[in-house]
Amino acid sequence: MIEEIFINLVTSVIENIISIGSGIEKITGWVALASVIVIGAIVVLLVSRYAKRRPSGKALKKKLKGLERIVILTHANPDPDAMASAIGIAHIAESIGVSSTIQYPGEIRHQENRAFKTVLGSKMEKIESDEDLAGGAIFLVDHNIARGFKGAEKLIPYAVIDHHEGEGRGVGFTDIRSDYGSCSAIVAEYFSDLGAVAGKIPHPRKNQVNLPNNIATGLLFGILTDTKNFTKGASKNDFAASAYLYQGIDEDSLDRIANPEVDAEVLDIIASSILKREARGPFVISNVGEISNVDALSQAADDLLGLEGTTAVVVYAQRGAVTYIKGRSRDDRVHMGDTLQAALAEIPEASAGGKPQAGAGQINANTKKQNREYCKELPELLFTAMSGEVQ
Ligand SMILES: [Mn+2]
Repeated sequence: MIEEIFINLVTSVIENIISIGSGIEKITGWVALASVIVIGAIVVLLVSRYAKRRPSGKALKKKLKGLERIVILTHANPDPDAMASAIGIAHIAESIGVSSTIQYPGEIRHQENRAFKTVLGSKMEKIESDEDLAGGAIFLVDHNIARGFKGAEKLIPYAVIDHHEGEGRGVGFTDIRSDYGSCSAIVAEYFSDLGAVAGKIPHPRKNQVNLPNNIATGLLFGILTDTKNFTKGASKNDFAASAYLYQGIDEDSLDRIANPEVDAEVLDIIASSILKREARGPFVISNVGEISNVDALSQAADDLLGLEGTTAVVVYAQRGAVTYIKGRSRDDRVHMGDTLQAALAEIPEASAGGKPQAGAGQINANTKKQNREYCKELPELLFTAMSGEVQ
């Protein structure tokens, strides 16, 4: 738009100069044209820069000031990145007198995530349906379309702050930076934009935003987990945000979050998955047996994949009449989601799916006895599916 106006202007000036007769007037005309081009180029540059600029913490603060209360919603089964982002936004809101509630659908699973919530002492409420939502403008963090609870599809968020690609937008504020490895890095930048120094609590001034130790620690841990300790998808912004946060973290809480005490059952499940493993070449499967903590199965699968010479693993266990199946692969020939789908295709009560590196399946048998029968068939089905593509 601005480029068009500029080009039209230059063209009309050139036409005028050409139509002028005398030499001096022509020179003045060309000088005027040159100035128009230079000034125009500067304007175009500034405008396009401004248009590309991302919303800053200051813009967020301005929007927040117009609100009375907000609800910060994480995705289902929130991970540290989602929780830290929510805690960060809640703190910014509270600092300027806007009350906030953090809510999440699903469960806070995995001992690391539970430790995160406990150590940082953050209050988060679980919701089952849109009726449970606390009143206020809705902020989605670490996702851009609400999912995972009844009535989610009806929800219109006020704000969306995320690092995933997607169509979801907020009616009041949208900040999607898909080149970032974590949402926590975006939130850390908001603090920095607002002049907060990590870990330094200055004399309180009205509307001043500070960044306390626990929030700096949480945000750093959010970046670390979402980038697998900077080995996956970390951008220079994640590094910059980490450097900014690091000066204000509490090393003791970081250690407690990163290395939480592990439930004895989780260790038992990991141990029996190793003991009961069955290998065919680089493929390993393991039937752990009856368990109550289904989460531990993913950890067992992760750990088994670390065994020397192993490139794909499937771990499964039963709870009542249900069999839970988790697969992991670092073998380019084994797409784990497809493998589990193929293995379970003939079982009517089963469903499965996933990505190349990780898949999951479930058999909802009608009785325990039927479940046991299916489990007997599983090893053959799984090994056949895993070696399906490998000749
Ligand atoms: Mn994330």
